[in-house]
Amino acid sequence: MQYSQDFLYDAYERMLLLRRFEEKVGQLYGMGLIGGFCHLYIGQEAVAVGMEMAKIPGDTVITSYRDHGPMLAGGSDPKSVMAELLGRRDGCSKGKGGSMHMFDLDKGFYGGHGIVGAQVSLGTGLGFAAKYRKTNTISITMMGDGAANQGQVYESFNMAKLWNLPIVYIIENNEYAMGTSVTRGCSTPDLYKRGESFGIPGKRIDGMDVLAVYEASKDIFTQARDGGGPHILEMKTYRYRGHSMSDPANYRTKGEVEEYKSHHDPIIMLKDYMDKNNMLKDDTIQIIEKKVKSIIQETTDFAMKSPEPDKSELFTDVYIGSN
Ligand SMILES: Cc1ncc(C[n+]2csc(CCOP(=O)(O)OP(=O)(O)O)c2C)c(N)n1
Ligand SMILES: [Mg+2]
Repeated sequence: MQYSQDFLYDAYERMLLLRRFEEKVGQLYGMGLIGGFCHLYIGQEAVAVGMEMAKIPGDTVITSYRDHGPMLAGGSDPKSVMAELLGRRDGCSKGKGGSMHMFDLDKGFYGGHGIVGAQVSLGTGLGFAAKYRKTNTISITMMGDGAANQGQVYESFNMAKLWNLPIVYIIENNEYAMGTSVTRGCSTPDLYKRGESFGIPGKRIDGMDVLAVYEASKDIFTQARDGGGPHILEMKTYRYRGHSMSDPANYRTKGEVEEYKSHHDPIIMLKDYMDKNNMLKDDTIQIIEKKVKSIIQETTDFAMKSPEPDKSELFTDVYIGSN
């Protein structure tokens, strides 16, 4: 595929924003300004960005607790994401949800879910809604390699195919489910084949290559939108940081992480691609770096100044079941 320079710089800027945002979150967490669980997206940027660049307005996205990246890639305001992380009033969930419970309905982002695999059933429901309402949109339902072993995923696959729902299941295979590697936890490592017995086709994509993600997504999203039913895209990716902020990551070697960082980094790979194709303008990369830096600074200042939620909000937006 031929890409314009603007397209490539856009992809670069989006990935860099996710990277710098998450680095800042790591710092703020270390300073004690962010509480609770917090799962960073560093290393996986090409998946969310490539996929977002292929979707159309109205398509919905739902994911796990590793949600800051997908939400930012979808165009949500970084200020509302950062304020949410800091538990502040201007956060997208009014500072009451935190890292794992991000939402932005205006952008079609349905969270942010802490129960491993639960978002897959909800995403299947979003696909059902799209078909029922004839919106001509698709449900992009993301899950991790660990989540792909959950029972409700297969109940969802069955219904999705039975009713020919417009859903693309994205399996972000980052090689680990907390400290358990795919080879230890999955009966077969070919997660893209997990829909075979339901008649759901699947493909494995290099999830460190934003252009590969974009091309596969564009193709498969169109098929799902045009009545082709559910599909699976397994994105082979890698997370650089620990599972969450409290993970010493002693289940893998430093060499393994270094190998990905130095030979498969999605941001460096895109820059190299542009360089090889004579598409790098002299100082544009530095200009983007500066722009992203100032967005992160503004975002952090905004979030730090935002007040905490008022006590009167303690029982609002909270689900209280009767009996
Ligand atoms: C139903 C359920 N079981 C266990 C957990 C604990 N848990 C949180 S994250 C996680 C690993 C999931 O790994 P994966 O799906 O590969 O996603 P990743 O963290 O790599 O993005 C587990 C077991 C949980 N939150 N929910
Ligand atoms: Mg994983």
